[in-house]
Amino acid sequence: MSTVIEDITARKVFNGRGEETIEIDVITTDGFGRASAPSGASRGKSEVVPFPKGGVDEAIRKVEEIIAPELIGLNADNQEQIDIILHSVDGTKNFKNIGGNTAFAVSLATAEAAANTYGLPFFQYLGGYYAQELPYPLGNVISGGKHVSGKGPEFQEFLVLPVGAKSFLEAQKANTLVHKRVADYLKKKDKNFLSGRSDEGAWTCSLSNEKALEILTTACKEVSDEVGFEIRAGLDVAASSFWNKKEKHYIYSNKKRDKGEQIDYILDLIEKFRLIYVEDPLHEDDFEGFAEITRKTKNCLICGDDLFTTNIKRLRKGIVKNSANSIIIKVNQIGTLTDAWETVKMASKAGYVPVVSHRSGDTIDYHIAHLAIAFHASIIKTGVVEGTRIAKLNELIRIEEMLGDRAKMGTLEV
Ligand code: 2PG
Ligand code: MG
Repeated sequence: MSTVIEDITARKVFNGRGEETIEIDVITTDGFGRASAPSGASRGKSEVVPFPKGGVDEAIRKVEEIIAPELIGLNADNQEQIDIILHSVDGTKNFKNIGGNTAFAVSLATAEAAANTYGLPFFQYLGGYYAQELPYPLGNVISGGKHVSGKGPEFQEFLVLPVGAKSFLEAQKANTLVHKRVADYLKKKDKNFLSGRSDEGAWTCSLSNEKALEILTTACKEVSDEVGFEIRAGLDVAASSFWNKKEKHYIYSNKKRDKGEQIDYILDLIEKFRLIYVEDPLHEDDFEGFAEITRKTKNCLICGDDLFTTNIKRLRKGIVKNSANSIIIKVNQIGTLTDAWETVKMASKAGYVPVVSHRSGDTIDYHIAHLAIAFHASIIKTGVVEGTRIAKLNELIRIEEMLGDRAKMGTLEV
């Protein structure tokens, strides 16, 4: 069995939003790997640059002209070396030259090619034999903010987490029931509701943040009573999207809130709706404000997405300041598998719950399903319905089946 890289090809494909993106094939002597890159619509400003100036075409050219010649002949199972070369070929701090999405697709496709060469499932190749814990699916039920246009709620995602589920299949089933139940309520309570869905398969509506939360938490409670285990609600506030930097306040729901008022409001929502998860409740540079919310809440995950951008330096700062207790992991925010993994290791060591996440403009690539298990992330955020989300969710169902008696749900202590 040889993992020597014999060829690397790049092509243009489309994500679920119809945007151009890059797909990479890596061929080793005895194996093959393929990966394609997703794209965000509400990107943190500290993320790496997704594509070079000339877009996907330039990215493809760079793979052919400067990346492939460096990697061909190396071993695909030497991930660190591959990822170091991606950095050195790029030569910038933020993958401005080759594009973070290009680095992402090459890094993942190479790892997959190594796994395939060894005849191992991707999660086992990365995580070893004891990678056997399934993540809880954190599903997007109602979309708002930058993910919709028009008069939707300003918070970006209204989420469901089936915390009491005993298996992944049961967990995903519960999420679909909540998703359905929420639509039943929206039909009754929102006269503008036309069963519209966002890129992530979440419902779009014309209700306020709190009305949307009321419906979601009612649906969670009802389905929870039916299935016999706890199901809770969460939010991705994505607060940077309505933070006015100049005037130093948050503007939404026809109100201005300064930092203190925003913190109090979020704390009220956590209590009133028994939220188990709140992502980016404040803008992406407010490490101190995050720390105040984290200190003042119990039994709720305070998660940094735009705050950390999977960046180890930003995470280190957050850990020192006690800014959060959870972190979103999106490999294409930082570019390579090695970088993302280093961040995950630091997070886990500090007791942060890693949440491996999709992007709003995703492809049917299902690597994040495997990454969640290999990283020992007890949560995966990837929608409830819709093809590019279902690709990941169904893969986890297959993995659960493959693991058989060894499969168990991750530990989620909130
Ligand atoms: C988020 C993500 C995914 P985007 O903010 O968490 O839901 O959105 O991919 O648009 O950055
Ligand atoms: Mg987010």
